Amino acid sequence: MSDSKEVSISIENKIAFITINAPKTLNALNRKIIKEIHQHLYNIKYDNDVRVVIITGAGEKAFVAGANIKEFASFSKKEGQELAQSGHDLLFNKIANFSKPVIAAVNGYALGGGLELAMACHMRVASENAKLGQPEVSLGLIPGYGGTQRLTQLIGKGKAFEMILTGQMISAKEGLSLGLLNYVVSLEELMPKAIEIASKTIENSPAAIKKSIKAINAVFGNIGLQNEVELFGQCFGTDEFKEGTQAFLEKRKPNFK
Ligand code: CO8
Repeated sequence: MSDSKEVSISIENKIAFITINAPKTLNALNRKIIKEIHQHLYNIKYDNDVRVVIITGAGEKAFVAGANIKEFASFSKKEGQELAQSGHDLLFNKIANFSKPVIAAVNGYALGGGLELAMACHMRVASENAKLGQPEVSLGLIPGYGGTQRLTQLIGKGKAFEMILTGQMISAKEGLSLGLLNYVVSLEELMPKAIEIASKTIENSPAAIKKSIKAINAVFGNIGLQNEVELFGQCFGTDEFKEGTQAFLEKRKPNFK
């Protein structure tokens, strides 16, 4: 077992548990956290003692409340685009294409980059208190870590438009009915349920699992993701981006003209 400051990993019965623990920002993703998760995934990729991964957030309030708004609020278009691209390269696409099953145990808010992290995983189990959303438009942004693509793939165009254009959160129950979540259980049952699914995958052929992940992912191309990164970058530095992010930091509603 090795621990770093904000992301920890433990391995038990061939399951690696990766936990994001940044309570002051409700586990929001910053560059350091992204790199730490990346490093853990890199370390376990060829470790035969690990056959499946469960990613969760520490505490009972948030899985991940998004990308860290404070970190990127003053970014230029170029910096925004680079941050999104490196997020894809280091983490989101790494998880989506990981050769072992990755399960998100969503223990509370999964917003923006947090929902995108859960959607990059192969399966999602959530607790009843979880709230899911893509609130980026309220910040003058679009989802930049794959949300426009993976949400649409999971729940279809009409509901993806609704969630992204209204920016409103949905309940875990609604997430389940939309197919965004595989299971919803009580908070106490969250880890046992994730472990139950993980254990079932461990019984199966690792080589066949690896190929299944590759084959399923091949249904979806990467052009849409690349397009999203470019459109996401265009939002940075605009007046609406400045107003949206400033409003969040000042704890007020944005005023878009
Ligand atoms: N970034 C930074 N800090 C955050 C974030 C975040 N995403 N979310 C919460 N926090 C901080 C708050 O600022 C607050 O800090 P402080 O105590 O210092 O004021 C602390 O966490 C607790 O939060 P709240 O007081 O707001 O707690 P509430 O219970 O009142 O509300 C919410 C909880 C509803 C989750 C609320 O915190 C919220 O709306 N958070 C922001 C959610 C959001 O907009 N997420 C999307 C971010 S944008 C994004 O993810 C883009 C993804 C693509 C990025 C690509 C690279 C740039």
